[in-house]
Amino acid sequence: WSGRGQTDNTALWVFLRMEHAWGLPLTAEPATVAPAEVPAPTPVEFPSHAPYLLIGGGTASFAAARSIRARDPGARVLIITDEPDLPYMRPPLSKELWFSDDPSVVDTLRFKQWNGKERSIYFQPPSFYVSPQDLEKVENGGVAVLTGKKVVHMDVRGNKVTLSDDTEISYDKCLIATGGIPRNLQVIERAGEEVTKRTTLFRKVEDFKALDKVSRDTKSITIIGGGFLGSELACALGRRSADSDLEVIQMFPEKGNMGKVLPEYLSNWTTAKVKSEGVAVITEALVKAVSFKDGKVEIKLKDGRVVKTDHIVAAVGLEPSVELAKSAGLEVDSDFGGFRVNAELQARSNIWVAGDAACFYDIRLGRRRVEHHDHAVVSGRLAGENMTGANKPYWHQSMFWSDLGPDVGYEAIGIVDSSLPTVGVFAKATAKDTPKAATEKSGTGIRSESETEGTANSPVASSTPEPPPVPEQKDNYGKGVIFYLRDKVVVGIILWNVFNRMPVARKIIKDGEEHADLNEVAKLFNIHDD
Ligand SMILES: *[C@@H]1O[C@H](CO)[C@@H](O)[C@H](O)[C@H]1NC(C)=O
Ligand SMILES: CC(=O)N[C@H]1CO[C@H](CO)[C@@H](O)[C@@H]1O
Repeated sequence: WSGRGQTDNTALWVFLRMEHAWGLPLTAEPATVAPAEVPAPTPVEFPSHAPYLLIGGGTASFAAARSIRARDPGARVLIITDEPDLPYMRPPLSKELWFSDDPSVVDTLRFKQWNGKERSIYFQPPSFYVSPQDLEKVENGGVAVLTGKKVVHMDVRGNKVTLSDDTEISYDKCLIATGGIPRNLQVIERAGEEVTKRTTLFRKVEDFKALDKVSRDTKSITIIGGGFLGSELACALGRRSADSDLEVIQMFPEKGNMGKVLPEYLSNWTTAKVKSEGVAVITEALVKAVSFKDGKVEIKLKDGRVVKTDHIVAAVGLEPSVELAKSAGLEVDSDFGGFRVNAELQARSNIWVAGDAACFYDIRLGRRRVEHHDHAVVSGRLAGENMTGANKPYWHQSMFWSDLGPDVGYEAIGIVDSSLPTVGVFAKATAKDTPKAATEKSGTGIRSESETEGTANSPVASSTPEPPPVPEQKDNYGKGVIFYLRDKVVVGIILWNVFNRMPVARKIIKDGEEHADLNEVAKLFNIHDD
């Protein structure tokens, strides 16, 4: 895309989508936080009991805390996290934070919103939380966070957990939102210390900080992995390479970027976009061996190709953290990983699981496990509701989004897996069909819903059973809708440069009907507007 000069806008549209995904206004924060006075170190007294105990300090846990407090205003909620940080959102770590012009962003962890105001990746400032020792005393309850503490054992009958320092905390209701840890490649794990210390597994704030530093101190970074995280980081680093002599390489086994999600023609097209961002993309790359030689990391591929680089980012998926399964007597799903829970996200009578670690029963689409921000929000919220007695099954499909710059962005819902048959309906994009334009359209920065009908014919691309027509012009993929089918029923939808139509997609999946002509269904999305 042509957007090297448009970095300022990047935070704008990505942020708006986050707010859109979140579905709730993000709480305003004070513009400046007074430097905290360093208190005399007092030993932290742990509450011995928490009515609501949330294990894990990520998005799902925070969303649950918020919905518990909304439904039970006096609730006392204790979050236990092994990270040193208060709950924060992860998407900016591979998106907005990279596009800040301010070099102090690694310390402030603040990024610019569309209106020029900044916000922090932290959901709430420290003043929002009550201290763990006060949780039992404060009049109207609140949310407390125990940071840097790990739950190592659950006694389900006794309704209590044990921390690694042997402290015990009992609960009435417990949420497990332990997320996961990034996977690594065995060939890297086996390659020895010199390689390991030049490898980043990207997930946390510290990983962002470390990779930021690496991108300033080294000449060549190789990202292994062609999914969302790998592709977003490749674009972010590629953009940074425009004003430096940093070389950015991305390699993965698929034929194109996001090859496990996008049908091949669109994956190919996306790869061309990523390349135009300054990334050397190596496709069909299976890593055979990694070693450290003459000051360089050497990656040997199965087909004999050799890549020399300074640093590796392995973005090869997530391993859900299920260490508590054994002591808690919980079942781990053998296909998807994660704790098996029902449609209400309940694992046992007073234990729920949400976020990346939950393998839940989706009443429309069957058993699933989802690793996206919006799912963490939606499932955390639902678990919180159920924990306070709401009894709602999980039917609200979460969505996710990814942007490849100011000109191309997409939102997806349901099962989007390129091994399923797909039907894509495309129209020519106009200048207003970009993530950037969609957020600029209304003065408030909220994308407006335009509901006018269009009539133009559009190319239709089906990935199976017939080979897709070769696009004659790139314009053919300007904007469109891609339907993913299972037994002739739409189970997933990608909205490609089509914004503000997620409710329509959600309804189609919820209805679960067979459609004779998806070209007709595509009309519901008004993709032919002007
Ligand atoms: C995608 O790209 C690969 C490799 O460049 C090529 O072999 C393949 O035919 C392309 N597929 C489509 C559908 O364009
Ligand atoms: C506390 C509460 O409402 N729990 C409910 C969550 O959902 C399950 C399944 O519908 C109910 O059995 C629980 O009572």
